[in-house]
Amino acid sequence: MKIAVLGGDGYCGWATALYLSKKGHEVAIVDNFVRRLWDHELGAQTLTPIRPLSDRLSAWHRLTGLTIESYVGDITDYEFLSTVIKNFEPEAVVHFAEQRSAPYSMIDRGHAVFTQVNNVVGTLNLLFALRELQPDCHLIKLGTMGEYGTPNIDIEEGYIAIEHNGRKDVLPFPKQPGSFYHLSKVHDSHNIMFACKIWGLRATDLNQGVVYGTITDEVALDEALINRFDYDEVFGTVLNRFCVEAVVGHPLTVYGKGGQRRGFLDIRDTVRCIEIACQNPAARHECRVYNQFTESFSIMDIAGIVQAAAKKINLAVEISHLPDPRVEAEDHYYNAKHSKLIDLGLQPHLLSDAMLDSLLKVAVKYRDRIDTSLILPSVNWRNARNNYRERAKSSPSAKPSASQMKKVGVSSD
Ligand code: NAD
Ligand code: USQ
Repeated sequence: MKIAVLGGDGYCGWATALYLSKKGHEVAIVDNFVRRLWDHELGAQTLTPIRPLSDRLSAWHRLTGLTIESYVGDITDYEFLSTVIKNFEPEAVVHFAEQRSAPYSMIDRGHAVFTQVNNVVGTLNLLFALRELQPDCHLIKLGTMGEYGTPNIDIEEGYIAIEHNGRKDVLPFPKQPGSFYHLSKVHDSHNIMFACKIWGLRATDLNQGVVYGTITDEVALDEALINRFDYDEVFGTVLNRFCVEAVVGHPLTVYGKGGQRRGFLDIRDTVRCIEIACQNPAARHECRVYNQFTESFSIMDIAGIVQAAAKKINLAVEISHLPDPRVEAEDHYYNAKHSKLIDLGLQPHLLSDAMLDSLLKVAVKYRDRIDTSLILPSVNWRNARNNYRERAKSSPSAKPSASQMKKVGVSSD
């Protein structure tokens, strides 16, 4: 198939582009490298030394003989995006190209506005481009389990059968997201559902849980193909962060009680889920929703698992409870369905000792690149402005930049 991977220079997108290319698909990456810019803005860097996209793609070609095309540009620019769709004529578009950090979206007004404009406008542009140029193309959109929040009832896969005052319907599952980022995904979901209904587009909205891991078979081929591994307080996700904390002897940063329960998955399952969605396209007019995670854990479960794995390599790790910088339930009911991708053939890689060992080894290997000042959270949901800039100013590599906000006509507060 001809598959465009929007956001293909990022964490999930890079692993996915290589995996699909290896499977024989014709792949094009679309990215504007804004994720790399956010690292500069925050004075942070990925634990792993990722190469520029052009180097990565040359290495892939040299090692496998396979070619991945690249289109560099911003998908909020309709002219750029429509040119890509017109030239590449994808049969499937996998859309990862969004600002994906909840803390980043909660820094201040400027970052909240930027996140929602970037994400909602990018997706709207894509819907219009597909309608105009490639209406039969299957849109595979990365949503998030966080769209649902943590309701006191079971979470279904996208839709729920409701009986109300004697009448029945199947309706979108209620959404109670926990950040302006997660809200942007809800807005996307509504726009996609509407576009499928009115224009007959076909879409799969994958509500993905928290992804962990960095090594996939393809990435492991050569150091030049290494993927991102974020551990900083803004972009690092919890399991990756705890592994880095364990390696530098920092007490694990459990926010609040740690009873927050989330769906998790291995990055090797992320790429496989995308392949499954490509192989089983939605019908015209259909907007399917799959919950894309394989296991759920509380944050205290994760802390205990990392502590035990670290002990096996003689690292003594403490668990600390920090005041939760987020506004979220710290102890709650959680039972989210996730059978549709399994029914289509997903064989999950469950969180194993081998995976923890591999994550800890990556952290040990790149220990010299760990900046411990990036670990403690400084973005607080209750503040209208956060102090991340003070930290960024004190870091020699920091280049605080508001250029991406200027682009969409807002300024940073
Ligand atoms: P990432 O930040 O590593 O990658 C996103 C990529 O998109 C980056 O390379 C960035 O430069 C690009 N991008 C962003 N805005 C763009 C724009 N306007 N035009 C062109 N390119 C743009 O993020 P990720 O972790 O790979 O996540 C990918 C997607 O998966 C996101 O939509 C995210 O919401 C979703 N997701 C991620 C996780 C996770 O744990 N990482 C979990 C659930 C869902
Ligand atoms: N947490 C801690 N300590 C930490 C970091 C996080 O206790 O050091 C807690 C958070 O408070 C939260 C949970 O761990 O309750 C998950 O936080 P996270 O930062 O690992 O993940 P989250 O903010 O939910 O976002 C990540 C991705 C996002 C994706 C989402 C999937 O960054 O793109 O949408 O996971 S989900 O969580 O299912 O919404």
